[in-house]
Amino acid sequence: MAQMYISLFLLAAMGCLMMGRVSAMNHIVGGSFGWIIPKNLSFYQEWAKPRTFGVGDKLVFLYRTGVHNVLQVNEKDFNACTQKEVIDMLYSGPTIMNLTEPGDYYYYCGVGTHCEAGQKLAITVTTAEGSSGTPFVLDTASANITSNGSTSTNTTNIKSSANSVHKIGVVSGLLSFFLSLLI
Ligand SMILES: [Cu+2]
Repeated sequence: MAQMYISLFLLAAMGCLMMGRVSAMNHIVGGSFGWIIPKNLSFYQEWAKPRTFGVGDKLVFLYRTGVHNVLQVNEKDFNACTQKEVIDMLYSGPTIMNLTEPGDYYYYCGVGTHCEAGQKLAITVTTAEGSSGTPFVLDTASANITSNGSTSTNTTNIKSSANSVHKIGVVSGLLSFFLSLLI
């Protein structure tokens, strides 16, 4: 019986781990372009538009140390490219930002006039599962959802069978208790 409990627990734990792995995502800012002075002002907003940034995801800014940097600022500083209330400054590339809380986040490059030239990114982090939003990855995402579905059904099955095992345990426990009273 104990062995059965342990193996059921391990199966459920494995299911949880697998689901956890699917949900976290690394977003390479600017894709293959990386963190650069873009060709047009809206480049990074266009890159971010189809994406979902989920809690637990990472933002990866790819750049060479000294050429660019990453400043995390508030909305005001972001819009004006000013540095009045800088939240975080990161100078050594690549910079990896862990998205741990839902909310709005603002980043720009503090080198020269790179911010004015459009090297800036505003994102909203949600509790939803992160996605890159491109058709190719959407296919993978839907495949993940299916595998998630089967994983969760498996987990439910495990849970319900664990429950029935537990019930049998309780019933037999009660029976033996009453039997011991009789004896
Ligand atoms: Cu720059």
